[in-house]
Amino acid sequence: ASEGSDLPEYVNWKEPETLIIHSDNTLETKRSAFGTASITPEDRLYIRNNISPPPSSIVEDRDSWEVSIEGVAEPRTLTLAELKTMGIETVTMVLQCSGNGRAYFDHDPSGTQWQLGAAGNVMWTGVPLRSIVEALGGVAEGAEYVTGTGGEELPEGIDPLSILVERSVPLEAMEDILLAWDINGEPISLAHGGPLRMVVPGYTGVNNVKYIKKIAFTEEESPARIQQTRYRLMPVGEEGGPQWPSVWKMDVKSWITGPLDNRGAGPVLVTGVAFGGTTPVDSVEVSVDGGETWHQADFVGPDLGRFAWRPFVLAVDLEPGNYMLVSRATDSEGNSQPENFEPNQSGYSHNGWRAPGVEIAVS
Ligand code: MSS
Repeated sequence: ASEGSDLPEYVNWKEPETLIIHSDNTLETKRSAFGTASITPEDRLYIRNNISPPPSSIVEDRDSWEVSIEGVAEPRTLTLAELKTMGIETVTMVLQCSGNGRAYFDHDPSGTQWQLGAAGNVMWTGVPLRSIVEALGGVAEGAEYVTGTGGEELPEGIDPLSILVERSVPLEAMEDILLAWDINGEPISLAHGGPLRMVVPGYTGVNNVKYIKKIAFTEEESPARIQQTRYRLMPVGEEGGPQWPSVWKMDVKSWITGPLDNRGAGPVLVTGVAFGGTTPVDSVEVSVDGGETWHQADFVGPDLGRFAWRPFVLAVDLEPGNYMLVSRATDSEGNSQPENFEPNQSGYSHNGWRAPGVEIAVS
């Protein structure tokens, strides 16, 4: 760990005062670190690794990293240097763990007790997967999924499928997928998936496979446990399995980022962030009385596209008293955040507006 902080070695370059350390493999961004920033800096971005990352040697000679493309007319292994000649695009998107908000469920789902900081808004640059597919003669007939495999070294002596990070998303996601080498304009750190990451805009964190070493167009979903039984929305008390819906597309969501502390009476800007998942966020309302009355907030900063979040503000004048600040976003298809999100066994995909409310006292 870096001097004076408890950050694990591989992320000791992060800003410790902006992070909640749940474990070496799970770090959450503090609510107070979001403010009204359009982009989350990499040194504040949350971390989630299902298994230990590969050795840092893989980001020493980035251009020689190889990814194999299968399930296309002309399968091939391509180096990062080659990918860089095949096309380039940038997408700004919310990266959010499937379990963000788990702490707000009442049935105590096991797993990291994320509040709302297992998320950030980041800008990725890389080659569109569709450009690669075009160069390799198109997707093989019958393919229904894009299946991405992570490049971790698997420990010996255990069933590889029980631990392999390999995720499948529906073929329709291909339109927006990038194989990214830059985050916020810099080469991606090892912690966030460098030298190469598959990013699937609008889909939850787990689908964005780090250190991507294979992309296959497949007829079936990956047989890995992370696909078949985990990251599924099953009712409370049920075991995971392929019969339950996979955690894929994100839903509309928002949260308050300030004020967070008690204060004296007077004018204050209530701030937050809002996003729509795969559809753009359209509007956001704020309530200071726990949802009794709502006021339309204004977006601030640039519109960075349909997968990005938008910071918002509402000016209010607070008299002495107790307040409960909440926000409720609506996407461009008219979907709004529910007051309470229906529980699911593993505590995924929480987007209820009430539970993340902020209580403050004004004197
Ligand atoms: N990838 C890989 N390769 N490995 C691992 O472990 N994880 C997941 C993703 N990807 C992994 C991957 C998850 S689960 C998440 S969230 C994400 O990632 C995170 O990211 P960052 O960068 O933030 O760390 Mo939950 O749904």
